[in-house]
Amino acid sequence: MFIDYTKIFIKSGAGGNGCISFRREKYVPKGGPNGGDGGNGGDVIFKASSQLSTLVDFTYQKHHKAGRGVHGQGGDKNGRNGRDEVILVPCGSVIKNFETGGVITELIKDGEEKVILKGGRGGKGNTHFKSATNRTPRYAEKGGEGQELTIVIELKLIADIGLVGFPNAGKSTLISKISSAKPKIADYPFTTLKPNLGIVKYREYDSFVVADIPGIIEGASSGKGLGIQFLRHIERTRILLFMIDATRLSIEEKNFLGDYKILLGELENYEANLLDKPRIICFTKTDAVSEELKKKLKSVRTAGIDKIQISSVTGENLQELKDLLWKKLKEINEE
Ligand SMILES: Nc1nc2c(ncn2[C@@H]2O[C@H](COP(=O)(O)OP(=O)(O)OP(=O)(O)O)[C@@H](O)[C@H]2O)c(=O)[nH]1
Ligand SMILES: [Mg+2]
Repeated sequence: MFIDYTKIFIKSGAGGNGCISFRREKYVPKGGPNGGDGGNGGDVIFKASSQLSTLVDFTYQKHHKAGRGVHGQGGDKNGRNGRDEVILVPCGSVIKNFETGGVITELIKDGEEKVILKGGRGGKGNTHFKSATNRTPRYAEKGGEGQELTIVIELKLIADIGLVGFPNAGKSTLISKISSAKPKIADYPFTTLKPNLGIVKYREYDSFVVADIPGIIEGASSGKGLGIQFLRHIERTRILLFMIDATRLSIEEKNFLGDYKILLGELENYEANLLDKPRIICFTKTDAVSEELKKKLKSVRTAGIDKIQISSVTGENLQELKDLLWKKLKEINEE
């Protein structure tokens, strides 16, 4: 299972102090108390949002503080409550105490919210302390302190996009170019032995998750190569991106989709439902093939399946690929 993890510091607001004040009116030499109450400090609240899928936003903001309550004032004016700090997290986030490792809460459903740190209570003004024996109390409560805590947010990630391809097709290279993942890359087959996840930042605020898995060869479903057990890691992805190494194709090729068909067959043997997922065909390493071949690949018929040509070396079409993946994910979301 892939886990995204972040550590942040949170602090709730202090309560405002109660006020000591007395009425001063003409002809009333000894006015009674009129000190208002302090406002409550803001809470730190976590809220699950289906709009988020990763914890990338927390890379930039590590400190989250709620507002403090305003002090009470004379004239029975109560201070305003401090602003709550509402922290949005993806659905499925687990909040833990950093020091103890204990689970504080889990946020599962969209919109679900939990108060993690209560703000300090506002102090009562001196009006509250008037009694038969003390008509001019020179005492008001102080506001309660805010609380602070270092917490860890953990999220089990489900990849949006699964990369499927022969060994050496350039899967890990792609993920290293479009995300901050740093998988091992080499010019021999089966470099990747375990799946890697990369979080792709899209425009300013969005992101999606790509899973890079080991290469698949013909016969993998009957145990050849590394087998296909790792395909379970892409069972829950939403789109499959088929990576086809264009340098393996010659211009005289009769069937440019041979590798793709083999991959489909292996996936089908593992779990036929995988073929129900939307898929995209991606010809890789286009920097290393002729313009003529690129032209031919452009005109390959794919029965309505989107196709794209990329080079992770020159960066050709990488932005277009991200745009395409994002567009497809949006379409699936709207269904
Ligand atoms: N010319 C060129 N070479 C590339 C490109 N992308 C990857 N390569 C090279 O292809 C080889 C294999 O790349 P990887 O990213 O490790 O391939 P993979 O699909 O992850 O391979 P496995 O993990 O073995 O399944 C490496 O030598 C890369 O440098 C590309 O766009 N152009
Ligand atoms: Mg690899």
